[in-house]
Formats: sequence, C-alpha cells, structure tokens
Amino acid sequence: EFEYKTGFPALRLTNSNGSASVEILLYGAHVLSWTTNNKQILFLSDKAIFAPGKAIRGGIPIVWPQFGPGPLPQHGFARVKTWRLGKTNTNDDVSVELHLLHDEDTLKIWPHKFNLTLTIRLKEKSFYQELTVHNEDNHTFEFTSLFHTYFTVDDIKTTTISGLNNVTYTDKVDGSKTKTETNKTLEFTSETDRVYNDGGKNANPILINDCIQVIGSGTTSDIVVWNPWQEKAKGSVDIGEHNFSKFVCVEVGHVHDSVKLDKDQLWKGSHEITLLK
Ligand code: TA6
Repeated sequence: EFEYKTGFPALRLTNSNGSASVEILLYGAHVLSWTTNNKQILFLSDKAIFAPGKAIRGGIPIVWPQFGPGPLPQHGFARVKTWRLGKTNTNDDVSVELHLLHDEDTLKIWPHKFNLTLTIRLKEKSFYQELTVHNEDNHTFEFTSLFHTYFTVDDIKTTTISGLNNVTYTDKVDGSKTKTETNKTLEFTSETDRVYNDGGKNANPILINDCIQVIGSGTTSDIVVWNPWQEKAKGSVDIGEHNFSKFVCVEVGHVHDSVKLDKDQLWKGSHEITLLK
C-alpha cells in the first residue's frame, strides 16, 4: 500500500515476471491503470479530479447500485466510497479483494444493507474483475451494475468495435429505444452513447481494434459504448477537448433492467479484458 500522486491510498500489483501491473485506489476500488508489456490499456484523463465525493475520469469506475441518473447520485455511490483492502495474493496469478459495506450515509440514500466484494485478477495478457453483491438485509433489493471501462485509443476516428452486429440497443443520443446494430464493425463519427441489450451474448466476441477482447459473464451481458465527442468533451471540466479522441468506453454490466436480489443471496458479475496481440 502506498500514497499515490492522487492523494488517495493506492496499491500497485505486478505479476511475477514484471510484465503486467495494475494500480488500484481504495477510493472507489478504482483501477487507474493496467499495463502489459509496457502498453497502457486504460485511459486516464490528464484533467481527472481526485477529490472525495468526485468520480474519477478514466480507468474503471464501478457503477453501482444505479446506472445513469436517478434517485441516487449519477452512477450510484460505489465509485465515490472508500473501500477496504481484503486478501491479496502475489504468488502465481496476482489477485486482490476489496470490500464495501453499507454505512450510515448509504443507508440514508439507499435503505438496504449490502456487502460488496470486488476481486481483481491479473494475468500476463488479461485482466479480470468480479463484483459480488451480498444482500445482508431482511428484504429483497434491486440494483444495476456496470464496469465503466475507459480504453485508451490512438484516435477515436479510426477506432473500431466489432461483435455487436444484429444486437438491439438504446441510443441515448437521440433517445430512441430499439435500434438494431446493422454494422459488422462500429466506427465513430459523432457523439455515441448506446446500451446494447445482451450484446455480450452475441455469437462473436466484442473486439476493440481487433486487438482487445472484452467479455462479460452470463449475468453481465449488456454492453455500453460511449464517446462524448468534441463539444461535450470541451464542456466537461475533467475531459477537455484535447481528450475526446483518445478514449472509448466499452462497459460490461447488467443495466437494461435491474437485478433483484433476495435477502441472504449473492449475485456475481464479472468481465475479462484480454490483449490478443
Ligand atoms: O456509460 C455511459 C454514460 O452513462 C454516459 O451517458 C456518460 O454520461 C458517461 O456514462 C459518463 O458519466 P459520468 O457520470 O462519469 O460523467
């Protein structure tokens, strides 16, 4: 454990031959960086704000228990709470567990007792994250959940995403609910903000630039694709116009409806990101 330049306690895990490492903040259980063979896979904005209560622009924010706007703060509260460090394993496969328990503040805005565990596992060319939700209350509760991953790209205008052909999606830019993806390969020419319902259940894997593979679990089969484009990036204090072309968000989760979790029950959702070449 060490103090990272952000001012938040952080840890760095490196695999045994030193070829891959991750940096994780306890704040938000936020993965800031994943490098493999000296290649940075994630995007972190140079204008990111590191302050209590603020969401961090880049890396992998954990969206829970609410995706998007709603009664709770945007994207829920898990990304702005400080998690507790659990078991770490630095032997073969490097892994770490982080925990978040309900507290006075969460109960005030979301009256349900929960216990979250985020497990992060690092292999030479892949990165795995699993969120376990335990309902510790005496009633059923509901949530949505998403790994809001920011991938670094050379240029959004030459970035492609494949594997979503024929999938139905909600287009948040024009507000239409049921479009169907007709392109084999998705390209970016303007603001893009889409929720592909069960996109991860498509026969083909999700690939970014034919090089990075993103896979969810059976419980996390929705895929969100986002880039704010130039104007919105310019209007955002923690992105900036110069950054819009440098990232794409490809996010795995369960968001098209909510997960209903009975008392004493566990729910698990995960994603795995693999560098293919
Ligand atoms: O996942 C896409 C999205 O919900 C977009 O609508 C966009 O607002 C983005 O997340 C970022 O949200 P944030 O609260 O981090 O600014």
